[in-house]
Amino acid sequence: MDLFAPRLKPFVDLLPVPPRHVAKEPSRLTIRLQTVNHRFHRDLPPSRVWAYDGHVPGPTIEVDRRTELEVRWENHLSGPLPVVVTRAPVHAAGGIPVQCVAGRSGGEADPLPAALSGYAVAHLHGALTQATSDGWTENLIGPGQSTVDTYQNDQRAALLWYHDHVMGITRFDLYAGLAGLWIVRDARERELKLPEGPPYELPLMLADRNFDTAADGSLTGRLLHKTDPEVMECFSPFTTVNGAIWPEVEVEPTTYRFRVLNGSNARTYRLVLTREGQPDHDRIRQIGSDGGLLVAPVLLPAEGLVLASAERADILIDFSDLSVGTELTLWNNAPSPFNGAFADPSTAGTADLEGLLPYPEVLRFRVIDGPRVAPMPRPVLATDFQRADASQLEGCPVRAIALVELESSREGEPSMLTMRELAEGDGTDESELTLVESGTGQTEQVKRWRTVATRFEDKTNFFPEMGRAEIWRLINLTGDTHPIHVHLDAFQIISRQPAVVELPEGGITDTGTRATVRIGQPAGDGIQHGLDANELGLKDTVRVNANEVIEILVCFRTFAGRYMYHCHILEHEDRDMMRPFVVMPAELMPFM
Ligand SMILES: [Cu+2]
Repeated sequence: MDLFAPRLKPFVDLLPVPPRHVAKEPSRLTIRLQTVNHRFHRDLPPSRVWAYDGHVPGPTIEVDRRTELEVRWENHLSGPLPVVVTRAPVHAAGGIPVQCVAGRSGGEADPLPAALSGYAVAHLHGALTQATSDGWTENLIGPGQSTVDTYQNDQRAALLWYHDHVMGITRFDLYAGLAGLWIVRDARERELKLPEGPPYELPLMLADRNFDTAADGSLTGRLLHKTDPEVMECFSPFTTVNGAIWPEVEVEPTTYRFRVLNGSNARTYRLVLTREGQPDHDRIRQIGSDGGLLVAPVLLPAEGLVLASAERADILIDFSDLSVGTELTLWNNAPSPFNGAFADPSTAGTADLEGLLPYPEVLRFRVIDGPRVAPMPRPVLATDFQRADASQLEGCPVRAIALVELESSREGEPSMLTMRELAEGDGTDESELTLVESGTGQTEQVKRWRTVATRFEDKTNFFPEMGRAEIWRLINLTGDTHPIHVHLDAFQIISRQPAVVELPEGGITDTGTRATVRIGQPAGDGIQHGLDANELGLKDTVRVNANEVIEILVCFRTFAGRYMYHCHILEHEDRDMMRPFVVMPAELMPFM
């Protein structure tokens, strides 16, 4: 029996482009959350989805900088959740990991998600938004209700995205279809004469999905969120681009601008472009990341473009030298779960079952006839941004956050992934985290940190002062990469350092985090612990790989109020890998 049957044909559907709403002046628009049918592939029956304005992804909102928009979010959803949720044994018949195949693979449908009626809250990811409109995870609207949010759009041009953010079930609401793109444009971008809108500027929203099967093994089209007892994240076998599985896009022999977003729940992509079986990256320049334009265009990393959940890339691809009929293929070359390890780009296009990658296909480009022009990107892109130098880091308050895996006390339950906020300790607490770093010369600096919060609902500890820069240190004690997203202002990644992590038996408890982390020591794990050129711009989501400590420079300049930061692997975010922070104006600090 072929466990890969039923296999859908790749590259038969044309790349869909979501409907656009171009807002030229301040205005109010209504976005309806609707339950509709959506077809993910020509040969797949329609799927029931929850979708913004009935589209997967939702309409792309395009707006000029400083053009305020009010959005009335109208919830017309009707339950139940249009996704079957199961936890199946680790391996299906034939020893193949269950997450590689369609269907329930022996898992029972979970009755709790099946009872969800459609509570929702929209968050505009990457936006500089006032706190009351930021989509606080517990401020929900039920079916039949609506809310109005205000988006100032006063920020650098960038690709943002809006998506659902409901406490505890974000993974199901996004999987059901609640996501859409939002593009802010500004004068600097227009000076650069970059393509704006179709056909030469196209969004590519990647997201992996799985589907249920009927008794005869055929795909029913019903969305399926399947995990297994060892892997709490949902890694699905079929990659969709703008809501279509493995589509094809026809391109003229010129330069295209692609706005790429990884909108998956958990899967990290390492994108490799091939022509005639060989990597063909020289024709690609990356010009922007999460927070907008880079200072200068950069080449893709040789091993491919890595995008974890919620990360974005603004890329130009030059097809001008190619003859009509040429095909180029975009593959995913990253195993799941992802930890940051190197993958050989020449293996792109091969399945990796142990890496939960049965189908590496993503997208095909096919060159058609058209005007042959090759506009090149300008050597200087952003003019409003510079990397912080050492003097700007001096004296900044430093906060420390540990990313921790806590084994469940209940048998058969997967581990919890959590974030732990730390405060400087005095060495009297048994369960402190010890950070060791080499100072100048041979001296070692040793600092002890005690745990002050482990759950989302624990008391708030982070009260950053508005306008004052801070360094947040993200210390990964787990074996996998976590894309950490901070709401509100974009940040700079200051450093990515290797670390040797020692976790004593029983060191991680409900309240304590006993571990020793030696920063700067080679971890011997084959992971390249450094910043890629495309990570030197402004970011709102940063990958923290295994055996790694990341420092980011945050500064909240515009809005006060209560916001969140969290892991953007949605299965982690929903299980407490999320914490609040409150931005305070300096003048209010004495009254706290
Ligand atoms: Cu995580």
